[in-house]
Amino acid sequence: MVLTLIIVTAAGAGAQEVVVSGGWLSFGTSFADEDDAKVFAPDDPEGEQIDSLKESLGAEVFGAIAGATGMDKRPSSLSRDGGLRAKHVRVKPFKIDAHAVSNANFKNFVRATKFTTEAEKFRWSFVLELLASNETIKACDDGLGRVQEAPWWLGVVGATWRKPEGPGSDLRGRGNHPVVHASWNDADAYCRWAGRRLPTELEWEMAARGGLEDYPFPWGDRDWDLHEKLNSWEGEFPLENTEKDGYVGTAPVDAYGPNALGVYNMLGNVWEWCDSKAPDKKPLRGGSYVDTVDGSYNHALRVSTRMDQTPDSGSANTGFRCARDHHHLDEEEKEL
Ligand SMILES: [Ca+2]
Ligand SMILES: [Ca+2]
Repeated sequence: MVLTLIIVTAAGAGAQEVVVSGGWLSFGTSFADEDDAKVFAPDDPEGEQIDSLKESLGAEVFGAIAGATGMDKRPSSLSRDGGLRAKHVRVKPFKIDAHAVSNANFKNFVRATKFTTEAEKFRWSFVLELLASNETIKACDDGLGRVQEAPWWLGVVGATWRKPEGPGSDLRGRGNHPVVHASWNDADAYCRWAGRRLPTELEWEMAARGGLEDYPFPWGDRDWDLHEKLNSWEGEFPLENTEKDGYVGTAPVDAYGPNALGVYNMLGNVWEWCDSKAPDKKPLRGGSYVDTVDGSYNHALRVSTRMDQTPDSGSANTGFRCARDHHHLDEEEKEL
């Protein structure tokens, strides 16, 4: 695989873009066979299942299975990433924004177009309980209520991109944080305005992998000092957050270091919408500040982490970044 790293400052939306020269790459979870993964690595943050398997099979048999399935490399909780079965795919050259779209970027769009987001039309959105004020929690419990299977998500009247935690909240000090409560339709409208489009899942994952083949994280497989790498959930979900990485909710779009391609915050911070042909469900990639690297709470944060949502849904942890086609790679390289 050949990857070219060029940072281009585009006039359009003032966004920093990274050129990815495309090529063949393996996408999806590192499982050789998804069915095996379910048998051998169910939800198991401590890896006990793998250890007991090792014990019952003996080191040699286990080694053969692990080698064939890639299990020896996989974190035990990888089955919680929701990722697709791995496949080898060719991707055309493309450009992707180094950062997720910020509140300041989105404000420019709304000013220019008078766009009304879906959360504004519906007049409510989901907010995480720990980030909500007591008044907002009370208003939720007296009103729309909580998500039944995930009661830490509150239905909050008046929660929008401008008021991420509902009435009484605002964007002060968060111009450089990713816009949230963005639905796929909102994201698509922004991208069109900016002369861009949403990345496909393959493009998103290729950018997230940063030129590395078969590693779980954008920086490889290092799984210590993760508070310096990404904005995840640290502490006992949903009511304790140690803030070791600096943030309970969103972090600035340029927080932490970029990967080798120069893209920031692909994992954690906010889920990012990608494009797909299915009209009724759209993919979200990368997980968010409520997810954990080891999968102990919510999704396991991996380059393959994904889920689908309806195009009109959004919440306090959904955002996006833009991409576009990249033709004439040689010409542009000459110009630079
Ligand atoms: Ca955090
Ligand atoms: Ca992200």
